[in-house]
Amino acid sequence: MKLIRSHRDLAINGAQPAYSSPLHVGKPNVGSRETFTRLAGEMFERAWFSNNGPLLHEFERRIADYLGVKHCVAMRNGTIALEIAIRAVGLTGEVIVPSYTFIATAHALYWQGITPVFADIDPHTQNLDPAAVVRMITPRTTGIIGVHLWGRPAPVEPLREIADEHGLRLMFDAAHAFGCSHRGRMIGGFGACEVLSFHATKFFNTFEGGAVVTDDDDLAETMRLMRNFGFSGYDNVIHPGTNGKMIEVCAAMGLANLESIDAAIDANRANYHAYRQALAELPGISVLGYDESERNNFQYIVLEIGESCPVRRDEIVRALQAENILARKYFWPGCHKMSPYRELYPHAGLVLPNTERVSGRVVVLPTGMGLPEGAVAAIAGILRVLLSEAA
Ligand code: T4K
Repeated sequence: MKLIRSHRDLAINGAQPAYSSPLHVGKPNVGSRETFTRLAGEMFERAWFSNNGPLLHEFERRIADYLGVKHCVAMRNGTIALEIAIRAVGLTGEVIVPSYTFIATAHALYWQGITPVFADIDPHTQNLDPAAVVRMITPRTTGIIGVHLWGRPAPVEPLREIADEHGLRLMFDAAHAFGCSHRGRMIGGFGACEVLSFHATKFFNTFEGGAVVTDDDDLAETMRLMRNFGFSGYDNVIHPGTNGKMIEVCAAMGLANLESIDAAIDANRANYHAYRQALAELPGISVLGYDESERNNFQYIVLEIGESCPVRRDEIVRALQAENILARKYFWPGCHKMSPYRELYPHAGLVLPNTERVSGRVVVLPTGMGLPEGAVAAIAGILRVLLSEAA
């Protein structure tokens, strides 16, 4: 690692980058390769690669047990899981979602002819603001999709009350929140159902994958049909459907990664504490906190660059990326500023002031089991020099 003592040592000023290969925000965690290889070997012996295989069954049982829910319906990815859940829950017309989320939350609705209506967030929690949700309800509204952004719970109880009062369905995009709890209960058990992502970049991955978890027997049954073209046994289709199935090799990866899930969380927790300590003195920069009386996966290190920081957010990202530290501006600029929503709602920003403010000041930093030793100190050192030169 190069020494960074002054602005001349920064890569944006022409020095060598701090890292010769990139440090990614979403570098995959890999659990037991031995377990994966054994399970994949058994899969080859069986010559059974998809369609309700034994690894899928085992994986679904283990996920449902881990979360304390009755059903896990594993899918090809989180987006198809969202699409299937939205259909199975019966959402139509307009559905209220945050704009400050990954684009899949909105697209999963739009793709099915449903209008996502964006409600603003609370700038402190970065999750949906219940009062803003109420303001966006119209006669066409059929439901609300809360997002547990960064794994921090959405306002579950207020959203439940709003949904009950207005006769709306409530479900959650829990893509970030596998392994997290709310009021002592694992996320996965709230609303009609919750949707998980096991994408490569998530702290727990099945290469790509996702799932819908629910306690509702009928909903689970419908989603099992929907993910397999509506087939009920050979030659008998009893429901419209698509191909949303998780394949066996992905379930094998999930089972291998379940063995090391505690180690992945421990690594993330240690990185989170190290970042908080190392960045504590930097003016105008704060690390978004996790409620440690609950269970957390600590998978996102989220910085907020405040007004008092002498360097703007985009300049910080540019400086880190020049060092091969691939910090990200998640989820800038907000879904409402991406197509097709920016054309549909050109003035949406007027009712989304917190979304615009927060998405303009967030930086997400690399973490995970593969974060090189000394990386937190190196990143803190780069930021310290960058800020002190600008002050
Ligand atoms: N809802 C929410 C709230 C979500 O955040 C997501 C997904 C979904 C729904 C949908 O779930 P999925 O259908 O994806 O299961 C990434 C992920 O692709 C996406 O899954 C995730 N959210 C989102 C937050 O992050 P991008 O566009 O940032 O991906 P990309 O290609 O820029 O990769 C991110 C970083 O990870 C890069 O620095 C490269 C690195 N990386 C990536 C891959 C795939 C690796 O180091 N290794 C890898 O294998 O969306």
